[in-house]
Amino acid sequence: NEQQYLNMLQTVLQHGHHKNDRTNTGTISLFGYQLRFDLQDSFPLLTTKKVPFSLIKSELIWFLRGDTNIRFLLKHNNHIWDEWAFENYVKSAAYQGPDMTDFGQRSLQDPIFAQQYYEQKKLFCERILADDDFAVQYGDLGEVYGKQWRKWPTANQPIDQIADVIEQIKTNPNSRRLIISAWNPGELAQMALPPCHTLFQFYVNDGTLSCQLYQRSADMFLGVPFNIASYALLTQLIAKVTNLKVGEFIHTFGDAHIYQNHVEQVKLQLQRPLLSGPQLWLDPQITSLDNLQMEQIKVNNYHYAPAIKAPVAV
Ligand code: THF
Repeated sequence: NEQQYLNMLQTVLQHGHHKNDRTNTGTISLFGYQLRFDLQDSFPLLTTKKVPFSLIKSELIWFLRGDTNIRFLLKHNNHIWDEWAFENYVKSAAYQGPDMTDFGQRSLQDPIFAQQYYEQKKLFCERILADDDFAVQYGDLGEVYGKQWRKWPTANQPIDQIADVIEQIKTNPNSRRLIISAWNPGELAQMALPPCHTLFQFYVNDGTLSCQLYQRSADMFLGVPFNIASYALLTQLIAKVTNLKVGEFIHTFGDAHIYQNHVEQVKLQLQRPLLSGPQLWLDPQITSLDNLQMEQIKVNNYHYAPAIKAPVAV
């Protein structure tokens, strides 16, 4: 549960290595770790800071639609993937605004630039929503999660890994091949960002469904709270459509890192007491993962400490 996540933050701070990274932000990093969440208790949405569940819901529904265009996210007021689409746009010939080279780094150091960046990104998002052709061209992140989960390309028919695994859980629950992979080596070059949550496996025992995720790269402060809740929700949804109870979510990490500019935020969070966890509510009408609506998923009794702001590394 949540205490394990807090212990992991502490361990990374204490025993992590100082390591530079792709984004040049600098990290404290540890390789290899595992958390276990019992989903029969409460739902693992952190209580030591507010985690916006509606963003987790719309992102997971977006993946499950097989969608890779941020337009759907923007319609739901979800901006967690903006930077990656914006980066493709500012690198293209179509972009005419002020120079946006290294916008992630520069907006941290230069408040005047940060304002310009904010305005340009806002214009970009408005245009994605308003202009169909522009959205097709610049809203797409390429062959990312949604595509690999639902339409993994082959020489013949694309593979719907989600549908196939659900079918296998129903007909062959003892299978040791209940695996979904987002890591498609042949298509990495066509992705805005290669998948961080790379591969997951389901396990059925005694009428309960468990899930284990291998995450190759983990932004411990910003991304991981989202990733935990997202996979816990996915496990609950798959259990629902296969008529199983939920067991555990096991989160296995590769490079687990705390960005240098998140260290103060982490220390603040570590001082906070745990509150009682929320409960997940799923609409009893859900029988398939294909046309999920936001209102069909809720958390009840969510108690939380205030949000803690931190810049996302691009
Ligand atoms: N890149 C990096 N550097 N970190 C990540 O966590 C990450 N992701 C996804 C893709 N690339 C990544 C995107 N997921 C937030 C949360 C999840 C993200 C990206 C950003 C974030 O900023 N969360 C804020 C709230 C944001 C809001 O309210 O709009 C937070 O305080 O939690 C990991 O899969």
